[in-house]
Amino acid sequence: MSRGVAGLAASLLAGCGSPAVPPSPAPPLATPATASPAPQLNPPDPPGPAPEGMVWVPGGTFWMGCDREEMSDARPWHLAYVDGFWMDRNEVTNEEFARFVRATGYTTVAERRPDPRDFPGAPPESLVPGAVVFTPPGHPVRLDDHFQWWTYVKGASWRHPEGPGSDLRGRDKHPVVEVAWPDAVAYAEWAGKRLPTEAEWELAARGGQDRKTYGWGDEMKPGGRWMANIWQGPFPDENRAEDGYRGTAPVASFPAEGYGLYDMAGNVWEWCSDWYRPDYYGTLAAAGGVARNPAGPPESFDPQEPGVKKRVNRGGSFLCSDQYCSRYVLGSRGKGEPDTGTSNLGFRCVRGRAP
Ligand SMILES: [Ca+2]
Repeated sequence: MSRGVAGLAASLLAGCGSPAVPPSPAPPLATPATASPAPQLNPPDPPGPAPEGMVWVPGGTFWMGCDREEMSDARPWHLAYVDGFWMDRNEVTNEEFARFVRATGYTTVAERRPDPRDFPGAPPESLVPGAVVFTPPGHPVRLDDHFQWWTYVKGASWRHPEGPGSDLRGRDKHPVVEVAWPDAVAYAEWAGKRLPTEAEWELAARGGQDRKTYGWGDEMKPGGRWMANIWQGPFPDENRAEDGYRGTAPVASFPAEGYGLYDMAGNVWEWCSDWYRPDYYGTLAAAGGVARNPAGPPESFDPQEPGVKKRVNRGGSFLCSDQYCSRYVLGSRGKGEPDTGTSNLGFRCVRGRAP
């Protein structure tokens, strides 16, 4: 499967998927009593000097998931352990991605013509390079129809995030977007890194804290301050940008979490290496004990779109609010069709202890 109609259908979930109705049946609510002791994280000491632009995430055992009723795929809480690793302090920027493209001549998925074999019966004129762009209506709409605000735009790509009429001027330090999963993997390999597993990503986002709601604590706006680039106002027609940004923000525009990582909530969604299944945590919890370095299920299945394989996305984006999506909540999950880039989806990389 590739981009186009099916890709668009899948891509909504890269950009804040399930608004209100959880898939059923939902796993039971939280298992750990909030009073239960925090599991053991590893000692914080890095194994050596930090690679440029990376911070050490010590790893250890942590409670993974969350207990929000509408986030059934993030339940139940379960214990996971990950080894320590280096992680990019920031989401990969346009400037960094451009360096990769210059060095390798790489062409992203959005810049390639879709393969007719993936779209039997589609008229050739419809098989054009492009990607999915947030195109908000100027009026309120029902939140169960993502076609109201997502459009497959011919010529949209990382170089032209909103389509041919847009470019990257003034956005060198913004996260690269409109990158498909293979693009992110190719960049990571070029950089001598890899994509994080979902468990690594979540442990990192928690910043050394146990079962908090956000990377900065339990309060959305401590001291009245927005702590991440998300959405303010009724979605998707009224973007009040009270946090200062209507779209992406330059990386590190908001405070870092405990390990020194920026934008782990909001700004853009980030690709992880794992396949997506909504019942994966239930499988791990049923196995009991501590899941050691979980790397996702062997294959993807999403009952909401059974024919579409998906990879995990994490962190939410500038389109998320408490009214819609709210995937900046720690432990919550997103998903996206690997060949589909969207204007609110990017990535960052990790590297293991040994080079
Ligand atoms: Ca914003």
